[in-house]
Amino acid sequence: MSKSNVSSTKTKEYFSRYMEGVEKRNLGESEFVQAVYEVASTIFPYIADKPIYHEMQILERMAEPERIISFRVPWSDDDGNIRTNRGWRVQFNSAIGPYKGGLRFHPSVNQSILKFLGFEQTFKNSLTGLPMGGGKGGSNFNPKGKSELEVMRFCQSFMTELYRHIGADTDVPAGDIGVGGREIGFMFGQYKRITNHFVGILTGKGLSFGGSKMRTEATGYGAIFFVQNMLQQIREDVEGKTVLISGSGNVATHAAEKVLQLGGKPLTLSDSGGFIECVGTQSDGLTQEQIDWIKELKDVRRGRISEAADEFNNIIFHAGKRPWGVAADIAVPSATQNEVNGEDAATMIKNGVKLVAEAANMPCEQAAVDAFVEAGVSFGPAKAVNAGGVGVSGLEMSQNSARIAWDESQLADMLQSMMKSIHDSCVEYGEESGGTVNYLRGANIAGFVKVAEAMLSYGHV
Ligand code: NDP
Ligand code: 2IT
Repeated sequence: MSKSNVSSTKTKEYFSRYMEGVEKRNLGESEFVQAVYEVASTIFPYIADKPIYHEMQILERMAEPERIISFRVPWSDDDGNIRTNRGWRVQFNSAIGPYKGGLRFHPSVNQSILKFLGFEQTFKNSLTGLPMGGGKGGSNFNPKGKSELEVMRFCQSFMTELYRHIGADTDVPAGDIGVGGREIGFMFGQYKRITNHFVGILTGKGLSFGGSKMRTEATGYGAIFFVQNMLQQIREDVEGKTVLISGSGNVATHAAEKVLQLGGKPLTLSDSGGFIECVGTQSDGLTQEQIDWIKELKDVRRGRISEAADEFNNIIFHAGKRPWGVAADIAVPSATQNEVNGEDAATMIKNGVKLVAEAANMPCEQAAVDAFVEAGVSFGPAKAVNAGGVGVSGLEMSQNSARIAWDESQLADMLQSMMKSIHDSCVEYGEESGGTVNYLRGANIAGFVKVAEAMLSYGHV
């Protein structure tokens, strides 16, 4: 775990006492403790000379979700068997706006993962500059191999409980792993049917029922805009750079597309079965035609990334492996948490990776983050890099409230300037004496300040 951020003896002591308490209160919740550690290790030195934050127990309160709802989700499969999953909504922090954050459907989902995601979301949403609090939810339901009707019945059952806990001014969920346009449509339809209200209670909706243009592309495009800003800071550009990307879902495919548009070379994509690599004498990376084919494979046919190697002869598949051993300039992990460990980081550093941007949430283990920072690799943390997704969700909420629809070029401009402004906030709080930027510290402090100010104004709540 990183020690470098916590320097003075007194601060070190406060910090380790704080972390002991967090671990004790959240036994066995390793992902949640990991996320709190990463934030608190940068905030403690920042508040060392600001006693009001200690007196008002701001960090203690921030590490405690305002509310967790857990519920039974019964549904019937195509053979008529009754199946039961668990659903959750973690309403983490509403200091600066209604709870906002995605829903994840994946068999690995548990309370620790949703708490880490809700905690991170609070700071991320603050960085966007829009009035959104932090929340996250989901289920341990596995959509893989389920028929369309099974997914629909599950989504309807999930919303039959969730609907009473959400609202346009209360809590506005969206998609995440395993929840895309199809699932959002099923859930919105069920909400509308139960309540008889057509309101913006979910984002990532279809364009025909209140969705926003650019929302589908926003996370991946935004992540690469952030990379572009990081490179500009050191007078470099995406053009000509080789990029490793993991995942092959919404975030990964749109990140690859934007790399290509900016003249870079996306070399890899992956799924839980392994990764694909673009090979060949020129090794220009994936083409737009190949990215479109993969989008269709994943979103419509719901196939496996290995199939791309059967279809295209400059693509090879590495079963059971992650892409981090391929030599490249930049890495953009875009699949899931803890997909880059300390060993992967050492390999990347040895291979010459100069910039790592987390497009997934917490894809780098703490050992990997420490290794990158120590080696002088420019490291963009998730809460800044992937904030474009929830940022455009915030713009979808605004359009729904005003009953208007902005056009694509307006939204693309807003996304680009939002990512620039998040980048500049990271520089404001993360610039070091030599002119380098510690984006991790910058993002954490910039996200923290606004939420903390609001909590201070409210007194003891
Ligand atoms: P998708 O469901 O569209 O895609 C997820 C991808 O990651 C798939 O390729 C999937 O492979 C892979 N994956 C998921 N879980 C695992 C796992 N345990 N091991 C290996 N591979 C895995 O999700 P998104 O693209 O929306 O999300 C990707 C990441 O980005 C997540 O961390 C999410 O929290 C984050 N994010 C998403 C935003 C959004 O707007 N969608 C916004 C901000 C962050 P397989 O098909 O084999 O499961
Ligand atoms: O992690 C995330 O920021 C998301 N999954 C998007 C959340 C949202 O409300 O758009």
